[in-house]
This record gives sequence, structure tokens and C-alpha cells, in this order.
Amino acid sequence: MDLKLMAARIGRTLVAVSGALLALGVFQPIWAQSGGSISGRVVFVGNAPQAKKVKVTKDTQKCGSEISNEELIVSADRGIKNAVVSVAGVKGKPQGSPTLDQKGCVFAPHVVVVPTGGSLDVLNNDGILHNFHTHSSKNAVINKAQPGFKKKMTETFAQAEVIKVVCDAHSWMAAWVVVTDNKSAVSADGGGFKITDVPPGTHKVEVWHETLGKLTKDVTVKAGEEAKVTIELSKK
Ligand SMILES: [Cu+2]
Repeated sequence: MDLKLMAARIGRTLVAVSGALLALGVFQPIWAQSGGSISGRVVFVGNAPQAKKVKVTKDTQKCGSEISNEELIVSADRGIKNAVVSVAGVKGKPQGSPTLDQKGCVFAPHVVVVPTGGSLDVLNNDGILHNFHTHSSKNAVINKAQPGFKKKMTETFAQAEVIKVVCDAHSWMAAWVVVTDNKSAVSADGGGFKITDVPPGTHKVEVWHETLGKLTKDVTVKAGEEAKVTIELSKK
């Protein structure tokens, strides 16, 4: 028998044996043990407020005449946008490098997650003067003008912290930089979120929203399954 034929026979035998072991439940395939996911919605309990409008008094050709205040965005079916859902003690990094754009005199996104020690690209797509000013206590305060010609600045955050960012040139501009090593997701329009690759077990899921505060919930994740949760927040 030549070597190729022998290798092929050994290969087939291995496949058959592992297949039989799988069928017997002797061992679990590795991909089934890699974790599950946590998904669901963050919802508002109570009378959902209307988003406030803010009159623009400056740079109106770039900013328009009115801006929606983004501190509490609740959809018609009560979903809360921009809540940060994270899994305590489970490390994870956001995909790609986080960016905070300034477009139409609004920070976008309104809430951005940055890993501890990681960097954030601060973009200026407006071509007018903005100012990136952080209100932090654990991290060094950043207060930098970003003139129209400066399309990008890169800032780093050494410590885990929830940081409010404002622009001193436009009083309505505000955003939040959430610095954490925990696996996190920011709830989308309608309040939906999903966190993948969570190890099996019972986890403390932490939720933060800028005006509704914090909440912790125990969530049990099973390998290969999606744990569905509804997180309810209300005004204090
Ligand atoms: Cu600005």
C-alpha cells in the first residue's frame, strides 16, 4: 500500500471514530463550548418622555437651527437607546478602533466604548472649530481645540471610567466615553443589544444609562445558546 492511500485510510478511520464518539456524547465539539450570547432589549418603565429640542444659536450653516437632545432617547415601543450593557469580569474589545465623530455639531455616536488603555479617534467632519473636553477624575482631563482643518485627533484612556465629553464651542454638544475591559454593547435605536462569545455560567450583567443610572442583573449563559433578557430602567 502506498503512503497516500494509507494516510487517507487513517484519516477516514479517525473521522469515523470521532463521529461515533460525538454520537455517544463522549466529548463535546470545541465550538459548542466556546460560549453563548446575551441579547435583549433595554426598556423604559413609566411615561416615556419626548426628546427635548435645543435651539442652535451659532454656526447654523453647519449645525442647522435645531438639535435633538440625546440624553434620553425612548422609541415608541419603549426601547432605550445608548444604554451600555456589559458583562462583569468577561474581557472583550470592541471591533475595530472606536471613533467619535463631530458631524452637524453633534457627537456621533452619543456613547462610545473604549477598552482600558485604548485609543479613540476624534474626528471633525464639520470643518469648523470644535473642542474636545472630558470631565474625568481617574483619567487625565483632555481639553483640546479641534479647528476645522484638524480632521482627526487620537486620544488614549488609561483607566476604566465613564467620562462625559462636551464641546465648549457648542453648549448642546455632549457625548460619553465608557472606558472598560468588560465585554459591552451599546443599545441601538429601539433598545436592542447583543453580546456574543460569553463563557457559560452565571454572570453579572451591568447596565448604565446617563440619566437613568445603573442596574445589575444575573444572567445565566449556556454554551451555544442565546440568553434573552429584558432590562427595565425608570426615572429615579
Ligand atoms: Cu462643537
